[in-house]
Amino acid sequence: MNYPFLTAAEAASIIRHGDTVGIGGFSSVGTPKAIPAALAERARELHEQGHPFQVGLITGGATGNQIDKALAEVQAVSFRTPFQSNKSMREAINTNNARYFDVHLSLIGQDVRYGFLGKINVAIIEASAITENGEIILSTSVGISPTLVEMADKILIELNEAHEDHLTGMHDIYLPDMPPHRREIPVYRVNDRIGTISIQADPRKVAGVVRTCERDAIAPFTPQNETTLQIGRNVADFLVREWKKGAIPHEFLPLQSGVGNIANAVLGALGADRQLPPFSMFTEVIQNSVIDLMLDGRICFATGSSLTLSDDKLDLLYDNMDTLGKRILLRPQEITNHPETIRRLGVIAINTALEADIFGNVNSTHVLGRQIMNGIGGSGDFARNAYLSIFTTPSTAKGGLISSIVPQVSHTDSTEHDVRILITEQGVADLRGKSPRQRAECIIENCAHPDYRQLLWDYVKLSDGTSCHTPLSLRNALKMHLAFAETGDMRNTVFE
Ligand code: 0RQ
Repeated sequence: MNYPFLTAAEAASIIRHGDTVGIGGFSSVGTPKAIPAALAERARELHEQGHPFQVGLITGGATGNQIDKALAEVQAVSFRTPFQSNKSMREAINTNNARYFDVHLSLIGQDVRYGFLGKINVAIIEASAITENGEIILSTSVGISPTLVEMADKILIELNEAHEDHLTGMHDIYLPDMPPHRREIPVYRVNDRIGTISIQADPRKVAGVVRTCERDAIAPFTPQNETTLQIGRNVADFLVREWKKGAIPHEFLPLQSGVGNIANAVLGALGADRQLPPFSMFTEVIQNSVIDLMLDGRICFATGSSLTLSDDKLDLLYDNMDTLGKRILLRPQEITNHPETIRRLGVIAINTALEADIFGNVNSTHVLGRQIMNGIGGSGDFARNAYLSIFTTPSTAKGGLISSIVPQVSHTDSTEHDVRILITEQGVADLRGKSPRQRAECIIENCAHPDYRQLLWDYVKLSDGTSCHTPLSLRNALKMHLAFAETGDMRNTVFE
């Protein structure tokens, strides 16, 4: 198949002001690189000439500097969905320069297919290869690329030759049927392959191909500290206890682990704990620690929507393709995060909260209820449907000025009904089978930082003598947040 080759600038010139652009990739990898940069340059030039130029961005998840930063910094984004984790994009959203709406990652592709988000004018997809028949072999992630290729009016492909043919065969492309007669997704085991290794695009829609040769650039992890290591150990110890008492099947269950520093520490601790049998991952993001643990024999199989690996770990994977290549599958996020697959496989989900309240509601996304951090990502998909849903968080943030355990979360992403276990460096709160009052006691005693325990008890006691199921004080529920906003320290809270 002979698709026309274009320069990045030629490709970017196809995109018009007001277009909705679908961006392939996931978790800042496997995303297009050259065309978004050229698009940002074009927007800058047009703005200088006094012309408006903005596009709506629909992605699989985070896209990183090459897209979110480049386009946000030239004010070229009218709206953005779903997950983002870039400082410049965050700033654009929090200053109302880009409209943002947050969607569960399992739903965004489906929303596009249902037509909920209007037309996708142009999709930009990174490929690691294009077959003779014009089929697209994706690169380090899948995200919602298959849906974008299906739904977009025009498709631009970046052919990234930096991966040679290492990734061919690692993808499993499958999209669920449309309702009302949708069949089951036939993933019965973590390693079931159910789709194709490539995406067949309608050749009439392919507007051109831009050659690139550039690896993904992922943000480095901050080194572990005693807090993150202790959270990791607490998670591992908890799972060992559950497994030993038979609450987790003897062969163990697949794990999902979130992204970021804490998630990396948790996985490291789980891998290091040799009491647990080797396990598999049914997750969104395959990050650095997974490759080490696979080589160490601790993880037998990993399926996710992206290989979010630093350069050295990607090299390690490519050097060990004989042993690792057949033990990794990259799937659309609609499959990795689907309620059906998560519940069928009995995935144990471990995600990170910004804050949790004493009843177990979790805020993963908004600082003080107002400023977006990243987005709900897949945490809601996994928390609702997991065999066991665990949230972790350090008990304090900003050097102790903020308690991550509060009377009431300032924004709710996962509700008390979805949060079974809460873990901080202080300990583990097992919320299963507990009433709101019992939860409050369990969380304050086991998870809150000692500096904040009395304050939280003072809050609970405000409801003493009143008849209520949940000890909530309407007057005081957000007082700790208010104290931080007004004085810079939650310890200055005074309840009325
Ligand atoms: O701020 O960077 O300025 O120091 O939040 O916090 O402790 O470094 O934790 O990197 O693991 O991120 C929830 C954001 C945690 C992430 C969140 C401040 C803190 C720091 C980051 P600084 P840490 P992490 C599936 C799972 C939602 C999506 C998800 C996330 C910064 O895990 O985006 O779960 N989750 N996906 O100082 C104010 C508080 C705070 C606070 C922390 N209570 N108030 N600031 N911070 N607690 C995978 C995917 O979806 C891809």
